[in-house]
This record gives sequence, C-alpha cells and structure tokens, in this order.
Amino acid sequence: MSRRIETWQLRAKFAAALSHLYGAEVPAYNTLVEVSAEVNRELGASERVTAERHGAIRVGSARELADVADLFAAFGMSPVGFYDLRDAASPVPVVSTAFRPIDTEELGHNPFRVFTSMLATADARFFSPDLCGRVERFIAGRQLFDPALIAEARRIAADGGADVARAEQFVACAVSAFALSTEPIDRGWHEELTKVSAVAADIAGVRTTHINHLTPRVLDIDELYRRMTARGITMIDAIQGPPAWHGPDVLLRQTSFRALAEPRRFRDADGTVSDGTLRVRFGEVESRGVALTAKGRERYDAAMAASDPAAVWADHFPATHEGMAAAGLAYYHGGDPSKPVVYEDFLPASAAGIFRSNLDTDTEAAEATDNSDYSLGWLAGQIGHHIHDPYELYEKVASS
Ligand code: OOG
Ligand code: NI
Repeated sequence: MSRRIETWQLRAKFAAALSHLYGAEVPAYNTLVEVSAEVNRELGASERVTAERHGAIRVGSARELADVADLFAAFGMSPVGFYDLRDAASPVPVVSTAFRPIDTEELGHNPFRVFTSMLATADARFFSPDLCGRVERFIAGRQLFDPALIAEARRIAADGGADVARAEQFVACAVSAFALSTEPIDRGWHEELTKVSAVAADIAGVRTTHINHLTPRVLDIDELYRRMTARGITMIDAIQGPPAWHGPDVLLRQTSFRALAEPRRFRDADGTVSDGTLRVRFGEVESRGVALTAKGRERYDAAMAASDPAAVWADHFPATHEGMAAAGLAYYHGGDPSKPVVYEDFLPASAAGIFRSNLDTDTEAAEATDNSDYSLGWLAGQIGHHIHDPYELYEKVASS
C-alpha cells in the first residue's frame, strides 16, 4: 500500500506549491520571503514561523465561495470569522472570512490561512440594479473551479487524507486554479467595473481567480520594513495594526509593498488583442502577537481610535504578559503568561488598509440604501459550512 498523506501534509504541500507559483509570477515576493527569512534567522525564529504564510483570494458570489470552502476543507482549513470591509474608513465592496486550521495540533503542524473575500454585488451603494444584474450574470456564467476538483476535494476531506499519487494530483490541480490566466481581458467591461472599484474589476472583470498575495511571517516587522526600504523597494506608508512598543505584541501587524505592473492582454470591442498592464498583486508581510480576549479587543479598539495610538498605548495595556493575563486581556495556554496563544486571524481595519494601499483610486459609496443582508449567519448558510467564532476557538485552545 502506498504511503498516506495526512490532511496537514496536504495543507503544507498546498502552501508550498502556491508559494512556488506566486514567486514565479511575482518575483518581488521572493525578495520579501528572503528578507523575512534573514530577519527571522537572526532572531532565532522556529521553522514553523519562517515557513508560515497567509494568502488572499477574492471571489464573485456565494456559489464560488462554497466551492472554495469545499476545496479548502480537504486541506483542513475551515472558515473563521466574518469581516465586513464595506464599513471601513475607505470602504471596499466585499465581505470576507478566513480559512484556516482550527485546533492546536493542526496549527502546530502548519497554520496556512487564506483571507477570502466575496464581492458584495447586492449592496446598492456600490452596484446599481443594472450593474448588479450584469455582474451577477457574468459571474454565474464562469467556472472558477473544475467540478471534478471540488468532487475530489469532498472525497479527500471525507477520507481525511489521500495516498501519494492522488495527493500530488489533487494539490497540483488545486494550485493551478489560482494561477494568473493569460486569457485576454475584455477591456470595456474591465474599465466599467474599475470605475466602481478596482477590486470589483479584479474579481468580476475576468473569468478566473488568482492569488492576490501571499504573506510570510516575520518576527520583527519594523526591522523588515527598514531592510526592504534599504533594498530600494517602496513599501506602503505605514505598518497597519498596533504600534511598536516595549510591551507584549498583540494581534497582528502588517505592511506591504505597492502592487507592481504586471503584463496582461486586453481585447477591445472590435476583437483586437493588445498588451497592457494591471497593478493589483502585491507583497505583504506580517508579524503576529498574542490573541486578545473580547475585553482586550475593546481596549485595542479604544487605543486605536486615538489620534496617535503609540502615544496612549501604555494607558490601555500593561507592559508584561503577566499583567495582560492578570487583567484577562489576552489568551494564554493553560493560563500561563509565558505561553501566549498566537493570534491566528485578521483585522478588518488593517485588511481595508492593505486593500486600499494597493489601489490607485478610492471607492465612493453612493447615497443609495444598502438592502443586502450579508452577515456571518447568511454566509454560513450560503456556503453550507459552519463559520467559527474566533473567540470560541481561542477559549478552547487556551484551555486545552
Ligand atoms: C485582502 C486584503 C486583506 C490581510 O492580510 O489583512 C489581507 C485582499 O487584498 O484580497 O490580506
Ligand atoms: Ni493579507
């Protein structure tokens, strides 16, 4: 009998193969990985941290998201949390969830996660009834994933793994669904959507999906930022999330380099195909701190609301893990302050900032009333998978 590949090994292979693909497509990503690994090596990071990645993908409908959920289930990745980026300071017309492993052992093996956004076509503030209808028809008429791939994913999820040959074929097929297509883009349609939002054009202006970015984890993001800048790579203006300070790192800090122009082909109304470029894919890096309890998160939100969060941080947070644990602000394995539970999720304000930093134009929400009913419960029903509450997962991880 041939060797069996477990779910976590499938996930590790999937993450590594996507990383290989993205490095070939966006070479600056390799620089980011190299510099992250260099900083991590100097700081004595574990293999797990240096191998760790998150990805981001974007889809056009609940039906497409349901396929993603079935596909990722085979890799032991479940949807966690609901992020509504339409309410951000600079709104993005999507709602999102993150697919990731949920228990301690699986996270320890490989924590690969994918931030997955769905275009909010039913929100009249972004899409007029006419445009909504045309976008929805366009999306209903495309197929992001081969039904045979999704059927195989369901079988592998039920089996909890696969033999070597089947695993290899499955991972290769799954990865190829996220490669950038060379198919010419309908210029008129893409431009019409770009006027609404560059994200709408990225999602619904083409007939395929692709990785938007892959993100390595680094132990010292301020140092990484300096080194990337020194290498002549233009980073976005700021590090998103909590400020640097001398106390415990909380949640998630992220930064990225600006999207680079990538060659794409366009088809004009008269059928002529010509070369052009699009700037949508970028490189992002993150550092992760301790997961906050709901009480800690309230403090976080209050501190972040200040005009200069760094200046008031010490008024909101104790400077030690002992202090954090005693005040019930963060999660610790077995309640032990020397064992912080790492934050495995995302931050809506940072996510919107990351989206925005890579767009040339902001999206203006129109005066129309939003009659859509996007919510965690709605999304879970649509995709037929339970969407986990992150706090419940941290409670469980902390007490196990
Ligand atoms: C997702 C942006 C959010 C993060 O790390 O917060 C994100 C996207 O650009 O599709 O990846
Ligand atoms: Ni990201």
